[in-house]
Amino acid sequence: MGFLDKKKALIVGVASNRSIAWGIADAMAKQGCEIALTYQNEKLKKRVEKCGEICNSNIIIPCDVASDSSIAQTFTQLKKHWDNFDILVHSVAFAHRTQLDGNYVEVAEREKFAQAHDISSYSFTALAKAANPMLNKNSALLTLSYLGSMRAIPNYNVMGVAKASLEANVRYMAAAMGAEKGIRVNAVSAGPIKTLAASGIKNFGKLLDYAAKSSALKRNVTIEEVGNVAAFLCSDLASGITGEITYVDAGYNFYDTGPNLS
Ligand code: NAD
Ligand code: 0WE
Repeated sequence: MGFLDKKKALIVGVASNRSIAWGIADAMAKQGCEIALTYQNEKLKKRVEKCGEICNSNIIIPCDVASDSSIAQTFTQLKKHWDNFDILVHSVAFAHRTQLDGNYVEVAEREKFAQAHDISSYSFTALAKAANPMLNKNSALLTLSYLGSMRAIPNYNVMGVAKASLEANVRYMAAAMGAEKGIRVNAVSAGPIKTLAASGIKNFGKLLDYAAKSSALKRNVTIEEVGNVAAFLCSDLASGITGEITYVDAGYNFYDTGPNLS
């Protein structure tokens, strides 16, 4: 008996077994959820299929969230397996690498700013729009954010602006989708984790150590910990929670190390 027995979840954003989306798929499967996974491109297909085997899923579909026709095809494919489903997870972000290193105002560019917002924020709305006809009553949608939405964190730059947009998106989507079918929309704001997306970031190891030192729990978080909270938020146990940003960051966002008073 799991708290997601009889639920079906579509998970967008698995690239490897280190992905936060994989932590979420695995946690949901362990609570009895049926899983469908998408992959961004052919290069990632094999790895996502391996993840599918582990969580007993043979529904592995391509989805490039930058393209409306790709999103439409994803749901055409999904419909061949499921008439309806209950959970949609969006675990996707992208900004051009030149945007994530240096002084924000100096490196910012119009097209790359738009691209970051398109793939990291609008795509959540686009997926919700396309999924809506198949979503059951009381379904749950979830996305992944980061503290850079609230604070100006060095080098996070346009991704921080896009995450601020994504968090507002969560509230507007929650307001728009709550009344008709009781659909809930939430985000988990995760602490830093070494994933593929993080491997492209200069000095990510330093950032991890700093985050651990500056957190209440004095450590980093894992994809398993993020996965378990995501599974809870998408379950009926969280039926009263919508439009919220839940921090899973080992107590970093509120913690102040203070001056040395000794
Ligand atoms: P990841 O590289 O494993 O996942 C990022 C995913 O985005 C990949 O699966 C990639 O294929 C997908 N993606 C990018 N562009 C896409 C497109 N056009 N169409 C479809 N998919 C596309 O890295 P991750 O760290 O697991 O990132 C997942 C989410 O978690 C992101 O939203 C990220 O901002 C967020 N997050 C990450 C951290 C961290 O430190 N790793 C912390 C907080 C939040
Ligand atoms: O959201 C993210 C990173 C998302 C991301 C990563 C890349 C690397 C490769 C988006 N686009 C790209 N583009 C690439 O070309 N995180 C929360 C992880 C992260 O990234 C940072 C961080 C943290 C934390 C960048 C600078 C500072 C901190």
